[in-house]
Amino acid sequence: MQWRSLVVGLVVLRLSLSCLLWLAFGLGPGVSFGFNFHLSFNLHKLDLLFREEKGVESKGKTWSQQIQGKKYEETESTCAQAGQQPAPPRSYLGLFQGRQDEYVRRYSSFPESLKTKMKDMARDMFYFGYDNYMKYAFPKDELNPIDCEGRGPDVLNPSNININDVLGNYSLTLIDTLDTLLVLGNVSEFQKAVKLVIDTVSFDKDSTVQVFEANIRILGSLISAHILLTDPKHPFGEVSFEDYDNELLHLAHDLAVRLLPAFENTNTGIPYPRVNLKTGVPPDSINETCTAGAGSLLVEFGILSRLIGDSTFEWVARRAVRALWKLRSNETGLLGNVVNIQTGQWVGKQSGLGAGMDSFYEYLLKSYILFGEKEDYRMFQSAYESIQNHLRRGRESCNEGEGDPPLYVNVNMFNGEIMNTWIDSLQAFFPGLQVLNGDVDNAICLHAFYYAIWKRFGALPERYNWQLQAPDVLFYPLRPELVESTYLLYQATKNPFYLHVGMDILQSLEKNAKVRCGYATLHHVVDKSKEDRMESFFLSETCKYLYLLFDEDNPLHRSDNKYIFTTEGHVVPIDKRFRERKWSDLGPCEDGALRETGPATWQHSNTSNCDRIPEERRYALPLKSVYMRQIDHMVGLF
Ligand code: DMJ
Repeated sequence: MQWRSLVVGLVVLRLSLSCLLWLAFGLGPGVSFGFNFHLSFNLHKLDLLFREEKGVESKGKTWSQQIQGKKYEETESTCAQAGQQPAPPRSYLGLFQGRQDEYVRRYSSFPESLKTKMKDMARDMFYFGYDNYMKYAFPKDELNPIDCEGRGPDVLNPSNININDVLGNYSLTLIDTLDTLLVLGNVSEFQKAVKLVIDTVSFDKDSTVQVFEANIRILGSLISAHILLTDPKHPFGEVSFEDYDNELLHLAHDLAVRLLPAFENTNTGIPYPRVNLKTGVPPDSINETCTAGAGSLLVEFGILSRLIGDSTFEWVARRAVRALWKLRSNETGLLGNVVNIQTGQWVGKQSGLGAGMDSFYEYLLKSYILFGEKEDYRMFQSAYESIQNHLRRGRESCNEGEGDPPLYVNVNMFNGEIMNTWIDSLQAFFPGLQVLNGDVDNAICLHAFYYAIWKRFGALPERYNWQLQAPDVLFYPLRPELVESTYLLYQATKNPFYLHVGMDILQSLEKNAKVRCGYATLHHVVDKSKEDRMESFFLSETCKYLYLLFDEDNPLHRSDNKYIFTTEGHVVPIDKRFRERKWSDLGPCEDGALRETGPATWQHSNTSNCDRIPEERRYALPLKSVYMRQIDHMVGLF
């Protein structure tokens, strides 16, 4: 009797203990005693047990556990009795079902009146930053939005490249903002700003700037504004003024000439990262550059060459792209992120989609779209294939099947092995590029992951560690990438979900970043402390994409107007003028270098994105709620 009570007692004790453990670890943050990040991640790892398939290779459906170095045992194979049917694998996605209607309720419609309200909010956001820049900072480069002062290069500390790479003492914010004024329909302010640039800006400055930054923010904006001023189609109405004499184009040309020394005395043709606008490459210049910095000049340099009929600029930019391309790994087809311009050795072997690499990929595709050069598309297509093969982890299809949500990780360019467990905020541009490439499905999933991070912090941390479910680098300098992708996905799908995302972003910026004279960089996405800096891309990109998202009737959205955005968000038309002549007719013949990629295997589809999206998904959520919920869970939202 005593023996029996002892056994019963032990069983009861064991059951209660299991119950307690289940309650503590299985019911989410409410009972996680402050260890939310850890426990929820562990819970996720447990979830993975339910669906791990034998023999799934490390680059397969699961990315969240592969760097743990731990193999999970298949409970099914040890428990299944001989002759018995193995139990069907339990889907951990089942755990997320049930509350899905919450997502449908929240995201599947967006009233017109709210759209108008959000458009006004985006416009006000822009003007609050712009007017205060003009009032307190112009002619300096940037506005310090907390102290209400202007900011120029850090002359006392030339090694402060965070500032000096970008600020050249050339009224950066005014120039970077020109075409946004037109997008907002403010023709008179656009004309005023153009005249101010013509009257006050000179590039004859003792400023050492990064070639990439000067190109995308200054050269790109000048060219864009010039084209819009002279566009015979007048998409924004009559925006030119009587005595406009191509001054913006001359300024762009002058700047480009000052950037040219970067392409001299380099053994590979890959440019030096910095030049002094008066004196050329500084004698103490380093021989290392990042791939994006050296390989994202073609759009602006190519347009300039084609506008002024001087192939020099396109030639040097193409030579740099080709040189980088030749250095890709034979094994993986991937490029690294930092290269020595004299030896062609990779100094940074990390291959990812964010910092150091992002716009390199972007400009392969955008150059093709603009100039129609097949070599650009061949490179893009081959790079995209390598990215899908080596960087992409998670389940095969965004909206179907089991497994982790797709994610693009950072790998070693030579062997495809994962190098770290963070993704950066810059990578959030990639869904937008996927949209341009017609891969809307993958774009939807990657975007959803970044949006979940935004929801958690009300901003995007510069680096987010997906294994720890925590930021690795905490600042957010008002970057546009997530808004940019949101806008392009909305254009592709017209799904109201993306309007909600835009509204969320607008509201967080108002709440977390607005200060006395503008919007400030978040120093820390968790405690929301700020830095006194408003980068020019906030006005030229973040506000522009937010406004365009809600402005359905914008001239840019009329079907007879076809535009593309540079990597700094500058509007350029897809214009016959830029496609009239092939590069082989313009430049010296050396295009054999790129034939090696072989014939394109990707077939252009003549179906539109709308046709690719099944009918039932067009007006429902872009991603099934079970997957949205899975992603929210994986970034620690619940
Ligand atoms: C911008 O200057 C451009 O979008 C660039 O391509 C990447 N970084 C910033 C914004 O984050």
